[in-house]
Amino acid sequence: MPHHATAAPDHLTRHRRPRPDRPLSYAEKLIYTHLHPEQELREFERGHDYLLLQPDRVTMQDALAQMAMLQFMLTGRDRVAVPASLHCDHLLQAKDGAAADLIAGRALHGEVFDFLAQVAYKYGIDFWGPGGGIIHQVMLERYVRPGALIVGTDSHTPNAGGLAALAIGVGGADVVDVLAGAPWEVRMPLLTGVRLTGQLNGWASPKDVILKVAGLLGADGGTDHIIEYFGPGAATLSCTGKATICNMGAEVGATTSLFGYDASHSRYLRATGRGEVANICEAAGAGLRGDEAVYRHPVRYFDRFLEIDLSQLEPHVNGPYTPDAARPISRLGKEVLAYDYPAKLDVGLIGSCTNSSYEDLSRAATVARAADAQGLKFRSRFTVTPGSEQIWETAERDGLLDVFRRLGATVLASACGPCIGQWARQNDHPAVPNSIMTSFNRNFARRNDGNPVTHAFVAGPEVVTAMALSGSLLFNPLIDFLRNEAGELVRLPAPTGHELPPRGFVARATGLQTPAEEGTAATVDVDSTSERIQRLARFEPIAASGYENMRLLYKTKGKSTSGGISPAGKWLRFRGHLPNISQNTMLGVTNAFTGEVGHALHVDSGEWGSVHDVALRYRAAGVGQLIVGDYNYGEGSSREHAAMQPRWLGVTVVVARSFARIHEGNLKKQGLLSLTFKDPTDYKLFRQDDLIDLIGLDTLAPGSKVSLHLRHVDGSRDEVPCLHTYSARQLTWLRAGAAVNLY
Ligand code: MIC
Ligand code: SF4
Repeated sequence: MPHHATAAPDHLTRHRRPRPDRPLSYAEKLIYTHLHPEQELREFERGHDYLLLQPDRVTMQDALAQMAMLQFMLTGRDRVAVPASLHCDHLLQAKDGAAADLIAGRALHGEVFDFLAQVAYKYGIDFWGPGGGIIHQVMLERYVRPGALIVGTDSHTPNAGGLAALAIGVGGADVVDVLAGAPWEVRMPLLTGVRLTGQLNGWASPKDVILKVAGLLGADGGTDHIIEYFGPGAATLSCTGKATICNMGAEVGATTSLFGYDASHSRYLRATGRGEVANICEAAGAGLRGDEAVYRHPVRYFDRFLEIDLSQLEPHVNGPYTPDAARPISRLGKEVLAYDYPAKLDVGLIGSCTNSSYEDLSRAATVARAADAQGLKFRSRFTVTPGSEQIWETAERDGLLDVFRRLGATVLASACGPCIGQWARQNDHPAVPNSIMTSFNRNFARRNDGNPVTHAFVAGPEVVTAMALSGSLLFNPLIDFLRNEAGELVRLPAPTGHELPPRGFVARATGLQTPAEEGTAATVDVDSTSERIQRLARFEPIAASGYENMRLLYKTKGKSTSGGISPAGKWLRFRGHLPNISQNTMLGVTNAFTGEVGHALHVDSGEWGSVHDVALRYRAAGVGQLIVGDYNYGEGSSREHAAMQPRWLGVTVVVARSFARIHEGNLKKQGLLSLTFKDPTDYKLFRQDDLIDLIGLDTLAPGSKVSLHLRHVDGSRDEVPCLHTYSARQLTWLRAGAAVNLY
């Protein structure tokens, strides 16, 4: 598969400059203002030191809240310690359009929605039922406050950075800490500054900023970095456009992304009924943005600095298979031909948490309206997913959704649907390579429809709309003509739109259930025969023998995303039942020894089986197991199932060439030992039938030496020096068996 990722050019990488008493970036200000009382104030070495923070708010979505809340129940607390909300958006399947899909979804997932509603009610959490909207859109509309520190069980939580908050995606166990009132520990991130100059024009939209950044940094180029956007161009972007940019920072692995406060935030807050918050923010002045000195001399203050001239930015179309395969649209046709991508565009999909603002929908609608007036129809199938009930009702009132419907579009429920594989796609020839284009964020293989031969491209909503009108990836709406039903050549005008609805938002929140008053007796029922939800048992601490004579359960090759380690799609229904979901382990990650996915060798018997079955055989025999991961192991989603499943299956050590931040944290929280190779080429030394011992367990301490000792079947041996990033606090989790055991 061709891969166009470009590493960050060397000149972009600058040296860290920790300086006491220095001007601060906005990200640093928010970090320093959220130090936990147990954390002394000092200069933290970026990319190195751990620090304890105190978040203001927690957000969760249904697919991950189940495991998070099951863990919270283990803490024995009866109320959450900070404001929190829970959103039912991931489980709904997109099939026949919103109304029918909502009814079907409630019937199919009622048990899970009821569980979550009960838990939320009991423990003090705002609950948004199915149809209420996608987590990040509802957050932006209701809960995000500039200057806040928010953590959420979803990797696109950084969407809130568009509204000047520091919002970070974490695993459920991290959220449990915060909900239980404990400090939240994070490594001081590195800082990437992006100065925006100029102003977008024509077909270019905020999405193109992040599609461009993804190309510059690559899918792991943002790892351990906060990306801070600033400069005169930033002020020209809407608040929701900024949210799109921050949302997709997850696709370069950034810890989060954010913008400082400006007039666009004031406009958005006032339009969404939060004028008072805007007034407070205006009074806060410079506290809600980085210091001038930082923005004037970014090279001095950021670890890495990029500059993008919005005036020159061409619309981008990224993909397929990885979000950092970036190119301006003028190159798309050539590359489609050169790499033999399917040129016919089967489906265009707009909306999602990433791109369903009023601005997005109104801009895409102007393209559709002009097409309608000129006698064009969609040549590809087309779907629209409004991000929330509020945006849906507003777009409906203003006739925007009808514009798409008239041309043959299906409007889907305000839920994740096709973005996360919850898509009953009508595809008559699933084995045939095909192309789709979305305005979503992630486009890994199988992501949208579970089909490995679907080539998913990502672009701004107005570009997706234009491309679906043409039905071809060889079309460039900026210069090409289309032939209409009457046979005439017509041209699509560049989109225009409204940043905010001229007639205001329709403020609807019928999906919201507020929690019980503190002290109200409320219960949570979990049916012990349920195949969807199961109360958790604690993970026992791992005995020393679990690190000796280990077997290699799985060695991954190439992209090893958390979505590959624990696929979604049909497996989503088991997100609250650890034994059941564990059956999907590694079904989307390539086994380095065989080139296939999901099969493992039970070395002692010589038999092959699913990773799940083989692991359980080892576990039953008391054999410790190891996973060897490739680069950026665990990238993508924040789903902690990718860590809990191996833990439950008896894996004790995961050693990788490198880790994605959230996943490494998840492994630590669940009591697995996560290591990286000192020399990444040592990855090659592992053979399928090795017996492996961990050296250095007894002396494990921050910065201590550890290695893996490989005994090969031919009698030869290898010693593999490893690195770890455990803080003293994190080692207590390992020793306790899991972080939650400390409650
Ligand atoms: C995603 O966009 O990949 C998801 C689905 O929202 C995930 C969460 C999940 O796996 O439930 C994420 O981004 O964290
Ligand atoms: Fe849902 Fe997709 Fe957004 Fe994740 S990225 S929250 S799956 S819409």
